[in-house]
Amino acid sequence: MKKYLQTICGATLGLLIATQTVTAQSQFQKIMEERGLTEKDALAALKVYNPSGKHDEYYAFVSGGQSGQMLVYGIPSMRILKYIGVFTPEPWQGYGFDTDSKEILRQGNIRGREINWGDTHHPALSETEGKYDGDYLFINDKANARIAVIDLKYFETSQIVVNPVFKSSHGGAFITPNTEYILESCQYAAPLTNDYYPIEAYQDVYRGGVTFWKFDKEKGKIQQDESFTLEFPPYMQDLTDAGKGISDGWAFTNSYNSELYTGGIEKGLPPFEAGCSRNDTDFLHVYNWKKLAQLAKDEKNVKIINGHRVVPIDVAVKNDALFLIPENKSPHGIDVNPDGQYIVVSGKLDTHASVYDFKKILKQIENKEFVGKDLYGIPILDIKKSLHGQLELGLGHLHNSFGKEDGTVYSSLYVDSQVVKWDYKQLKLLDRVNIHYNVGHLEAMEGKSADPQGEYLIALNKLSIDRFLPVGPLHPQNNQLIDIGGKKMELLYDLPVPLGEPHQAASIRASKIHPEVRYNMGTNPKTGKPHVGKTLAGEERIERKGNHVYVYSTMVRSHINPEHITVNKGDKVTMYITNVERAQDETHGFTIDHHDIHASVEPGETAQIDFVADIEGVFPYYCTEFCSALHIEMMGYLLVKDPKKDYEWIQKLKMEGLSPQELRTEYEKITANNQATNHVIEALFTFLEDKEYTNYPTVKNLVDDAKDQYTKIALEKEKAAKAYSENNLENAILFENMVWQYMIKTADSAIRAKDLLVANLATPKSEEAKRGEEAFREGGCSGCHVVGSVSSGPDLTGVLKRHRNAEQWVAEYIKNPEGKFHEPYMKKLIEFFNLKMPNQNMNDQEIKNIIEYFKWIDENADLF
Ligand code: K7E
Ligand code: CUA
Repeated sequence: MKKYLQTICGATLGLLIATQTVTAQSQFQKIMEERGLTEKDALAALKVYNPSGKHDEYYAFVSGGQSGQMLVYGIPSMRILKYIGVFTPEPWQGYGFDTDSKEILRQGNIRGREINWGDTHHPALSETEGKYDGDYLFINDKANARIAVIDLKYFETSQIVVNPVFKSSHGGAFITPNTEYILESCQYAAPLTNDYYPIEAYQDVYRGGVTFWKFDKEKGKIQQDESFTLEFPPYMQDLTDAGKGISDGWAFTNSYNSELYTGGIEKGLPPFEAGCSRNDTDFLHVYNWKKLAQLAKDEKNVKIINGHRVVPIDVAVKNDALFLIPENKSPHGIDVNPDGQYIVVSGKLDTHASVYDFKKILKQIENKEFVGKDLYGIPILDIKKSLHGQLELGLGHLHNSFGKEDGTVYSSLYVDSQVVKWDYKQLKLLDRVNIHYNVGHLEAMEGKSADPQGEYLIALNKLSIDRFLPVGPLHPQNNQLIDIGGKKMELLYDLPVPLGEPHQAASIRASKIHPEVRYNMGTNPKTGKPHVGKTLAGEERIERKGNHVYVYSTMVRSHINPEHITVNKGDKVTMYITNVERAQDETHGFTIDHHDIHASVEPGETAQIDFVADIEGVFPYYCTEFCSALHIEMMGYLLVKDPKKDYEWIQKLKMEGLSPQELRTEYEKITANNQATNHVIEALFTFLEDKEYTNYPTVKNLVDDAKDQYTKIALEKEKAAKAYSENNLENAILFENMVWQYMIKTADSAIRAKDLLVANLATPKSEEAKRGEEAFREGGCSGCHVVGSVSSGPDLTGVLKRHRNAEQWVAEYIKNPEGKFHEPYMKKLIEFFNLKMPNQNMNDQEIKNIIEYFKWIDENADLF
């Protein structure tokens, strides 16, 4: 019998040990079953999941379509990081609600009209030698023919330009290999002037074209007076790409209306879509932008339209700078391969993709070998002699993005709802994957640059149909992540995009992007320069010039200075608000109720708001970001009084006072409290200095913030002392209260600094210790024990030194606390804390882990 029992125990023990290792695995199985996941699903999850704190490998900058914004998410996690307001107001960022950003948004006004929406299609990143450099981002607005510049130092829109001659533009933004120019081609042909011409004038007067926006990389700005446009026939240009490598200096634009058809369904004519697809071929425009840029400098070569230089078709032709090549009818995307020799054209209405060879094109141009001229006198090259070849891909081929291995390209099939991988050199199909549903653009990582990275691909799908929880008739769009690292493409993840139609994305390796985390104190983020209204702590003031009131204010946890602004009805008010924090992520927001004003004031930023105080009344203003424990208190009042009115009822209100004795007690209480708090702060500073916090820049920022607050105490103390000496205890208490406020703010930053420093200095925890800490926290121990100080229970630093055979003692105690309550030492503790430690039902492994955690604490005892 005894032997039998032993065997059983041995087996159980073996099982127990084995269980430890299989638990994770069986848990895994269990969850997969419960959630109905296949092994493939679980693998996909592993490939995209980022645990808290882990960053993505790539940024995706995605157009926000009809929202007029940009969307930023990380790859592979597909977690959304930011919306960037571009052509549309974006309230959180204050974009369009504070004066400086409104100025940017209003750069997009057209002929005096405010335009508050945009149809963004194609984001593009700035390039150096054809590779993404991570400095700037550009995006077009198809609806209003505009281009915006986004500075990636701040992820903010810094400029909008309006095309002076186009009424709509689809083929932007496309970048030349050193960001010399941003290309924007027209879409719907119209007169280049702003005049009326009947539709019958289409062939003679309506025109397309491509605008070359000169970009100054140093200034980060488009130079409008150095920009120009090349006139095109009204063929309805679509997408564009700039050459690179051997085709550098050239650019390519396709089109879909060689018929010059204009529709007229209401007059009984065939609809536009039918008439513009009649011909078997349309025209690919091939032009030499380097030559055109030279030409455009000379007034003789240009027409000035709306103050803008336009190179007419005949000038371009005469100078051998513009050619046409037939292409299969109504193509869509056009993409130049990484070394610039091949141009892949998508056959939207044709099952074939066409690959043009730039070398063949150039040879015909050099030999002046043309098959004819179009109606406008532009020489036409032979299609067969220009093609490298064609390959049948499937239905609705829209766009392309290049892979890492030589010759690979990924293409979207809108009608077939597929992504195909093929070799554009060998003209061979390699792979296909189904997507959901109807893919438009697609982006393999850095797939349009000279240096594609492969790894992942996103399919930007137009429809999502049944993929997500239903939210009414307007469905989100679906961006799908595909693993292209292996031989077969694997679908990994669906991201619903509830913002607009994200036509195109530009992706870039995360290590190339270096955004600022704070502004230099007093910066105007829209210019990157010091703001005229920069206000430092202590410089806050209200100035009146006639009926214009200027408020120089600051925001810092947790007050707005000034707290009362009284103006006359009808006054103009300019308010400059500087966030004088240096700590990362300590943004304050500012609004005044009933005034349609909002500013996001990020650390170091100065924001400006302007308004007319045209309604009488009392309007609270407040901070809109939950910035600290006293955030709700971060407020003030705008008081607008009518100077023509006599407010007779105003009387001085007297507060009910405390008795002198009560006042004294109150005063003593607060000074004692302040003294105690000050000790804590001093200890924190001593700790930080002993551990040489200045070696850690992020910690230093926090300490600087803390000291900023701390230095303000002296002045308040002085005021308190003065009030006290004048026997004005009421004010002395108020000033001491202010001292306490500053102390709390000091401590807030200093504690964060200390925690961060400790995290930096401590020895790394073993896996067991990590799990032990988790068990300690989640098992309820931390409810009574605080490491490093005595709270409702004793400090546990050194607990392993307090007992003989301590590890065993502690393990036994955790397992069964009651068993030790009789020990004399424990009796004393129970008496002191008036508490008995409850049994937390920890298992042996958890107890072991907790002891490992205690060992780690002891190793780092000097940090607590
Ligand atoms: Cu949607 Cu590039 Cu504007 Cu194709 S475009 S999908
Ligand atoms: Cu500042 Cu809330």
